Amino acid sequence: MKISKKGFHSTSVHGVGERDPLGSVTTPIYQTSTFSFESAEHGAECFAGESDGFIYTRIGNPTIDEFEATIAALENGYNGIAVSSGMAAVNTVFLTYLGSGDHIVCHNTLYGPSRGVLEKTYVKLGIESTFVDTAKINNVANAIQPNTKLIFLETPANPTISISDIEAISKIASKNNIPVCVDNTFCSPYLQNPLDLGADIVLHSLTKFINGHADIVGGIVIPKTKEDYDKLNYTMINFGFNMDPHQAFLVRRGVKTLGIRIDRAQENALKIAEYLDSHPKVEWVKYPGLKSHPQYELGKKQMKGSGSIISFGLKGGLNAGRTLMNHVKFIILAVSLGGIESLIQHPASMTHSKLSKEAKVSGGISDELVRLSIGIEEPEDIITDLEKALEKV
Ligand code: LCS
Repeated sequence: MKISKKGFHSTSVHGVGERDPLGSVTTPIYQTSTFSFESAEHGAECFAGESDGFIYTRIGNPTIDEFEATIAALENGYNGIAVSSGMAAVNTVFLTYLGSGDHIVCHNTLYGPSRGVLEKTYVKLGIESTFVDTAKINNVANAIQPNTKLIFLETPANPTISISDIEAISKIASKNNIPVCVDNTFCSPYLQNPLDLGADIVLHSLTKFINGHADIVGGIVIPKTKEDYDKLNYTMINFGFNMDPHQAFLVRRGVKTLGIRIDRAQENALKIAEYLDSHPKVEWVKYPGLKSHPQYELGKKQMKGSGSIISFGLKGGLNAGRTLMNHVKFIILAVSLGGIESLIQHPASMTHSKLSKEAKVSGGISDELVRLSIGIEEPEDIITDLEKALEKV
């Protein structure tokens, strides 16, 4: 019997697939590269798409299928396409919608490699990119060209936490017949559903909130329609971007606690953002839950919570930030985000270091910007660690 879609937490736990016929409460790991056919005719039917039977794990696998359907249900999409990493998800989208002579409009702040791959690799394939501050709607309208084939947003953006209006941008895009893809990594489906706001495709680095335990790298693309699904799935299969069944099992386990992890982490993050905001050594703090965030109202409208990523700058700039990062003892100095453990990193010299100086300046990735990903620990322990490290600054 197929499980019907229920509330967010119920769907995260139970999914929307069939219960296992042998009674396994968790989705079994089908650790196999290939699947046997009942007959030569059955094999031919599977390849012709006339049978639901599995063929080969790069094309489809029951463990991965169940995971994809669960995330698609949480994002209100047609179906999910699980891939080996968040970057594989980004490239599945770029390779599907862009060809020689085409143009893409992007937010000027993206995760470093998402922008870098357009500037270094796609440009060699004859694909032109325009990066604008999509938080200002007019910039999007003005950047559209007759050959624009995709609008690509991160909201909130990594690492500036800039918020773009998905609904307004999707309206402009749809008037021009341009698909909109939103990288929803910073929110996860628990806090934001871009497809409900008019976007056509949503993607995630699963490495972050959705898995949440810093033990796998993965990605997923979820389109709204079957037509887009078929195109994207073709790219995934033929470029070999697929996920592995064991990876799918681990991230599926992470999904079960997604909502409760985020509830706890964002409750902590607000306390830490307020603490930093009131600290005399802190110059500025960017967090969607603070009224000082430039798109505070928009965040309230399109997100169901403020998330747990905070950017801030210290008085004393980069040197002060380095001193802070070298003196935290409980918070871990590491890239990545969205896990149960609090992490701190310096985008200009780490996650976004490969970008050109111009790209960093136009994207607002200043040298003093320090990024915190708040976990589910006791907030007092995080604040005590920051307090002691700030004393050294
Ligand atoms: N999209 C966003 C918004 C990201 O933050 C990342 C990774 C990716 C895509 C790529 O995902 P991956 O291939 O790593 O699964 N962001 C990272 C970060 O900020 N620190 O380390 C990785």
